[in-house]
Amino acid sequence: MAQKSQEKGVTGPAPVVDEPGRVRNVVLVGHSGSGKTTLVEALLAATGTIGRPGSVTEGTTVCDTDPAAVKQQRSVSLSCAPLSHNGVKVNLLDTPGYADFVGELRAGLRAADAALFVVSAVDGMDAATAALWEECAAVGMPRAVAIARLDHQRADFDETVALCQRVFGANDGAGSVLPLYLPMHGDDGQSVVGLMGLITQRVYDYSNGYPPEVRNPDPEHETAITDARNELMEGIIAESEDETLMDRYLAGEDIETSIIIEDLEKAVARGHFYPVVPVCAETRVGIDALLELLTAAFPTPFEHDLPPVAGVDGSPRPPLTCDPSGPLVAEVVKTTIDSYVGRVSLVRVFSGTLKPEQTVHISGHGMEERGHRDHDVDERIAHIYSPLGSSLREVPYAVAGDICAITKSGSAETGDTISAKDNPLLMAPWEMPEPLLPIAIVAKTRADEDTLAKNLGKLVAGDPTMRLERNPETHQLVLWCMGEAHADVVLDRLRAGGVDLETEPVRVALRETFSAGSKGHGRHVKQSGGHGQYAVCDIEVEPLPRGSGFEFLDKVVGGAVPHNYIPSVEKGVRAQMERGIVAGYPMVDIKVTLFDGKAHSVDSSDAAFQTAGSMALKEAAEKGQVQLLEPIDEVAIRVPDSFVGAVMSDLSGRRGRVLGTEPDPAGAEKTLVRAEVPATELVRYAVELRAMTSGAGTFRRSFVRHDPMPSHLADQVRKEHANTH
Ligand SMILES: Nc1nc2c(ncn2[C@@H]2O[C@H](COP(=O)(O)OP(=O)(O)OP(=O)(O)O)[C@@H](O)[C@H]2O)c(=O)[nH]1
Ligand SMILES: [Mg+2]
Repeated sequence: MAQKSQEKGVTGPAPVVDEPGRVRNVVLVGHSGSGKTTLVEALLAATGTIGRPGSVTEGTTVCDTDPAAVKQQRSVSLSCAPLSHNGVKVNLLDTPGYADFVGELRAGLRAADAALFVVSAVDGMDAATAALWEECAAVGMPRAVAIARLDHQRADFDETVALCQRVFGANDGAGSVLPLYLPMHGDDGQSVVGLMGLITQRVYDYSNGYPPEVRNPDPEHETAITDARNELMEGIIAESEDETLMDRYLAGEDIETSIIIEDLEKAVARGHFYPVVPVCAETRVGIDALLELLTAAFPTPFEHDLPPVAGVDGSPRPPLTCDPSGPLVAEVVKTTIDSYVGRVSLVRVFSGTLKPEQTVHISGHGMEERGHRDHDVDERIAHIYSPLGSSLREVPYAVAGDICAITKSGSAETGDTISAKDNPLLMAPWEMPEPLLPIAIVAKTRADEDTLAKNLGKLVAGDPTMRLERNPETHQLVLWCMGEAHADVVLDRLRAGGVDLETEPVRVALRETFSAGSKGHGRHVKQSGGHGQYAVCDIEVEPLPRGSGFEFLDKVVGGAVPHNYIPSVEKGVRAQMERGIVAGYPMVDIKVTLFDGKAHSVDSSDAAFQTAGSMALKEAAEKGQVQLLEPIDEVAIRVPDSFVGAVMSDLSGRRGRVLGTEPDPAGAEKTLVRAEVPATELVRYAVELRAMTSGAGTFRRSFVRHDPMPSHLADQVRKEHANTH
């Protein structure tokens, strides 16, 4: 919920910058519970952006204000919190670590120029964080590591550094992932009371609070500092652009600290060196060191290659640069629908300057499949805001490289491009993850249905990782979500919007067909009193190959069924096919031949022949063999090699047929398993695969064909249908 700034203890106006060089856009990533949101609070409090840090458990943080986040005690969406330090504005982008909200993480990565990996000193790391590191490496995104939660009694800094070096240093070598500081323990030998600076060779003592007292190290610290410092110096010098430096260093020359710092900053900004900083949000140890790193070593927006742009008709355009006086190109990275403020769009400006009271062009293309139609609209922007979590503070403009918010846009959706009215441009949206967990919902009353329809539109506009499907075959309203926690958020939001709703089991669109030829007699005769009804027809039903649909043939001789009633029979047969016969699923792939019948000169009618046609098909079904068909999907599952066995044996339990396995072309030590699996067995696969692979497995599915359902399962479906109808 958007709030007025003073409610959150915000201490001053939003920082405003005039040039991109004074902006850093940093996304915080890492597994759920690693301490990102709490760390943001500490950074905001340390820079005086907020009066005092809030707490995740109390639901008082800047970033987790969403009621769903407070309820789930974890972030459920991306949020932006800028701070100002040493004349630099740092836009912190806090992302949820939980896999269901990976769409928010993707948006955060798109808006950022560098990533801060927050790794808990208590619980280590998950496979998703390791995979994300590789992804950042593939696009050359600069990274650093904050080892957090040092006040925990099980915190182990050295162990966590070693883990980071193993995982993050896998490609560039462990020498590229090195701490700039070591934690300094208190008299109890366990609590962390300060840091030992390896470059400065000074000790930062937080025993008396924040900011720390800076002094020379005690003699007992010296060995640890010297050993770690040597390693660090070599790591930094190895990345130096000055190739003579290493020789000088190895020859024993004392390299000036300022040169080392400069080389370190350059190597970090280029994405070649990944410094590690120990931090503790609770005790504020290391917060100043982290601020220093973010402002001094993290890259400016100038160093980030901008995503390509085209004209709105797709015509090529020259690449953009981060220039405040260049053509306007900004992108909506997130959309929140706030019950008071309306639509709030979080916007990253890539080129030009976004100003208030300006008419801009808003384009959204290429999201048709997710229910977002292509749109191109000119809209007037009234105000520009700097967001601080959900608080909005008005700012006079936002230059290239900065992140801001606009409100009340009638058309802006996540992924849209904002450009100048007279120079409309388009950026291709980033790849958004596919929701794979279907949740069927029903509104309790008619009135709820209307509110639901309205609220669903808003939810879809705000969340591209949710897909809405009104299944024409099962007549269910299905929300495709990323996982159960995401579904919880979506359902909570709908309920908060005043809709009383329930979930129900998801039905898979089965079909019915005849597996052998059969004949049916339809007789609809009612002649007692008044206007009677008279229609008799005889049909033959034959199965057709899969995918043929329906054929109707008229072989009536001698006008047994008058010419004008033949289409009536066909209509009746078709209507019955749509309703299904044995289990309520549409019937497909049959040929029906009308070969005989009877009519009455007065009592026959179109309606009577429709009824007779439908009765004839039902009788043919009773006498013959109706088979249920189930959709089969081709599934491509991507898992770390160690899970291949488990995934394959699970697939056989799902009646899956493995088509093959191959090394994943996109990821080292991963395998791509391709299989055909009945869709009925995939309803909860999104949840189950994740559980089976500790979150490391992903999959895609696409429909291939319908196959006969095994008879024991088909019988069960028929029984269930008979019991409910
Ligand atoms: N004692 C202590 N607790 C911490 C610290 N950092 C985080 N916590 C607690 O750890 C829990 C998780 O912290 P969060 O900040 O929500 O973690 P997160 O990384 O934002 O988690 P997600 O939003 O789920 O990705 C919360 O209960 C915090 O209060 C810390 O430095 N010290
Ligand atoms: Mg969080």
